[in-house]
Amino acid sequence: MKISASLSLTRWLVLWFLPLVSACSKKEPALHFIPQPVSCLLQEGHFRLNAETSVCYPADRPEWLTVAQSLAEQVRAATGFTLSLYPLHSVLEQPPSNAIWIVPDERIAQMEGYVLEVKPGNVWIRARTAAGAFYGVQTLLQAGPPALFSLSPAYSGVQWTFPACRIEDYPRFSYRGLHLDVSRHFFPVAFIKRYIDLLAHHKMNVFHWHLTDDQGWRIEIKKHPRLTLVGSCRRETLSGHYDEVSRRYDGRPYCGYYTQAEIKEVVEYAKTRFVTIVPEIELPGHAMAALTAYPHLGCTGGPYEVRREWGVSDDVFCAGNDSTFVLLKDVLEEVSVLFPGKYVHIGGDECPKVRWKVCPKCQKRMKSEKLADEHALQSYVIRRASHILQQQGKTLIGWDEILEGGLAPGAVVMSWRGTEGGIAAAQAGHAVIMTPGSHCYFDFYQGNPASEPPAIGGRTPIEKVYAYEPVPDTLTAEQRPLVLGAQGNVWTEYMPTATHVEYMAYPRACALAEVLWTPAALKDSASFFQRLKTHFARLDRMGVSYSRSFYDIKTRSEKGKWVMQCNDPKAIIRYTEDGTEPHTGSRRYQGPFVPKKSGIVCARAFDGKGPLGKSTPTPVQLHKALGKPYTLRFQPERYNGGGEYALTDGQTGTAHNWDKWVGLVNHDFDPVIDLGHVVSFQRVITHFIDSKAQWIYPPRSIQVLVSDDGQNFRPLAAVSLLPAYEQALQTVVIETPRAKGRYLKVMAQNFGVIPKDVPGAGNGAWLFLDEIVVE
Ligand code: TNX
Repeated sequence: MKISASLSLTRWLVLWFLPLVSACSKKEPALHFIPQPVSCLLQEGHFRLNAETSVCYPADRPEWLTVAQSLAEQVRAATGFTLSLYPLHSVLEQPPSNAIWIVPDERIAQMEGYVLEVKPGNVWIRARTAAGAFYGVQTLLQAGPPALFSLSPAYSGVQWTFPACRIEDYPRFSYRGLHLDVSRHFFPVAFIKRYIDLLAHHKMNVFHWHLTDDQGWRIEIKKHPRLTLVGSCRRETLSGHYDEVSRRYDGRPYCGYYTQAEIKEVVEYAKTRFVTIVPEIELPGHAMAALTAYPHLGCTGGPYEVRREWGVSDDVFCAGNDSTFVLLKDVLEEVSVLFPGKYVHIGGDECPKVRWKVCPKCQKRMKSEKLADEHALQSYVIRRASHILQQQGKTLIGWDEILEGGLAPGAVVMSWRGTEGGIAAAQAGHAVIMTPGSHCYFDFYQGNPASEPPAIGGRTPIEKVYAYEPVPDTLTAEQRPLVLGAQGNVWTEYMPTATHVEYMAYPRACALAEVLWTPAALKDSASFFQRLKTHFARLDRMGVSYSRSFYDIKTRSEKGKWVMQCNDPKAIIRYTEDGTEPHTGSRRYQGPFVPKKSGIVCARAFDGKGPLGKSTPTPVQLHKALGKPYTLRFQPERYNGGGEYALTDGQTGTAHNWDKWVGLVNHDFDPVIDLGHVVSFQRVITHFIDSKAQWIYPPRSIQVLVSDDGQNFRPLAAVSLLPAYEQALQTVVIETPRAKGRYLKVMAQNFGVIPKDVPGAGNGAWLFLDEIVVE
C-alpha cells in the first residue's frame, strides 16, 4: 500500500515537473548546473548581488548559521563584499529587501531537498534540513557567474547577477561518496579540507578516508603509538610502474600521519559541509604497516617492512592470535569515538590465505570455532570486527570479499570487483554501495594512455562514468532500495601529489555526482557535456587542476576507415598523419578516412581560439586483414578490445591501454579471419601481454593455419613461447613464406592454471591478444 502510494506520488511529481524540467534542459539553457536539478524553471529578470545584500537564517538553528556563513565566505572571497548575516526569529518577520533568505520548510518532503527561488528583489532557499539548505546554496552559486568561485576577488567587469528561476531539487541516492587513499601517498589536512569542500560543492555527502594500508598507517591511535611511530614511514617507494619486470626504488623515506587533533579538525570541517566521513581501517589484509609496528600480530612474527611497492601482501593479521583482536578492538574503539558517523569501513579486501593455511594458531582457531576453511576464518575476523563496532553503535562496511564465508549481520557491502558482490549482498538483504572498478575507479586512465601521466591501468573516460547506472537490472523492486548509492575511488599508488589527485578525480567526480543526484530519467550526456564546459570555468576559478581529457579525440577504425570523435560536439578536430602535434593549420577532420601509411595519426580538439585539450596519438597499422571480419569460438566478455573488429582494427593495444586488448580467461584464442578472397601473404604478426602480477600470461604457443573454404585448415607455422620476457607487451612475428588463402586461423593457447606461490595461484590465467597483422 505504502509502495503504491509513493509510486503514484512519484508519477505525480514527474508529471508536475515535466514542463519545468524542459525549461532547463532545452538546447541552449541559460543555467548550467552540475548536478542537474530535478526541476528548473527560468523566469523573467534577475537578482543582483552587491555589498548591501544580506543573508537571513533561522536564529535558533546553529547548523543553518553555518550554511549562511559558508555562502558569505565564498561571496567575500570572490567579490570582496561582506554580506551581513541576519538572524530571523520568525519567517513572518519583515524581510530586508536585497536578501538571500535561507529558511526551514517542513513541507519539503526530502531530507536533503530544497526549493530555490531567485526573484529580482530576493532569493529564497527553502529546505527541510540544513543539508538541503546547503545544497540550495550550491545551486545558487552555480546560477551566478563562474567568477563567484574565485579564491580571491575578481572585480573587473563582473556582473554579480543570477537569472530569476525556480528550482525544486532533491537527491536520487542517500550515499554519494568520494574516496581517497592517503596510505599509498599522504596528503596534508589543508588538502583534505579542500577535497571535502569540492565534493560537497558537487552535492556529494560522504568522504571515505582510506587511512591504513600496507604502505603506511596514517591515523594516530593513542593506545598503540607504534602504529604511527613505526607504521607511518616506509623506507622508500617504488619508482615506475608495478608491472615493470625490474623494480626501481627512489631511496627516500616517505612518512606522514594525522594526529587525533587533526582528525577532529577535519571531522568538524566536514560537518559544516554536510559530509560524513567513513574512516577505513584495513583488516585482516593490507596490514603490513601495522605488522611492522607489532610483528607479533602476524602469523610468522616477522620481521616485516612497511611496503615499498604496491600490490597485495601475503602477510596479513594472524587470525589465531588473540592479541590481534585486542589491537583491533582498541583501534576500532578510538576510531568510533573520533568519527561521529554511523559507518566504519574495515576493508576486508584482498586477504591471501597462504599464511593462515600453515599457521598453527590460525588452524587451531578454525578447529575451536568449527570453521570449514580459511574463507570462513576471514568471515570470523569480520564478524568479530562487526561485533566490536556494534558495541560502539556503528555499522560495518567492507569490500565485497566480506561475502566470502558468510556476511556479518547488518554489514554493508562495497562492491568493487564488478557489481556481482553488490547484487549478491542485496539479494541477501544487505545494504550495498556500488563502486565497480569499471566505472568508479578514478585511478584508471581517463584519456588515451599515450598522452596521460602513468596510471594503474584500465580506462575509465568521463563518459563511461556518466553512463553508470548504480542499480542493477537484476534486482527486484524490493531489493533496489538496498543500493544506497555509489562512490568514486581514488587509490593513490600513482598519484604522488595533491595536484595529481585532483587531476584524476575531476571532472570524473562531476559525472558521478550527477549519476548519484539527478533522477535517472533526466540523464543526458549531451546536456552534461555542454554544462561541463561551463563548469570547467568554475573549476578554473577554484584552481582545481582537473583533467581536460574530456576533449581527447577518440580515434577508432571501422571497416578499414579511421573515424574521429570528440565529447564536445562543437569542437573542431584537426590531425596529422606523421605523428606531429596538430596546430590550427593542420588538416581538419571532415569524416571517415583511410590514412596514407602505417604510423601515427595525431588528433586534437580546437575551438575558434586554440586547442582545447591535449593531442592524442593513435597507432595506424595498414595490413591485409585490416577491417576484415572474424569469428571466435569463445567470446570475450569484460575485455572485448572495443568491439567485433578489435583484432583487425589497425590499432594495437599498448602496455597500459587495456581497452584495445581482447582478453580471455580459461580459453584459447582461435580467430578465423575471412580475408574476403584468396590473398597471398608472407607473415603474421600478433601481440600479447605478459603481466603475471595481474594474472595475465603469455600463450603457450601460437599456430597459424590457412583454408580456402573456412572448413579445412592447413597448418602453416607455429611458435612455442617461453614465459620469460622483459617487457609486458610482446610482439610475435610468424613467418609464413609464400602462403595463400582466404581464411586465416591464428590459434593462441592459454597458459592454463596459474602455478603455486605467485599472484592468482590456482586461478585460470588470462590471455590478452591484439591486432593480427597480415603482411
Ligand atoms: C584494489 S579496491 C584495491 C586497492 C588498490 C586498487 C587499485 C580494493 C578494495 N583494493 O588496494 O589500491 O585495487 O586500483
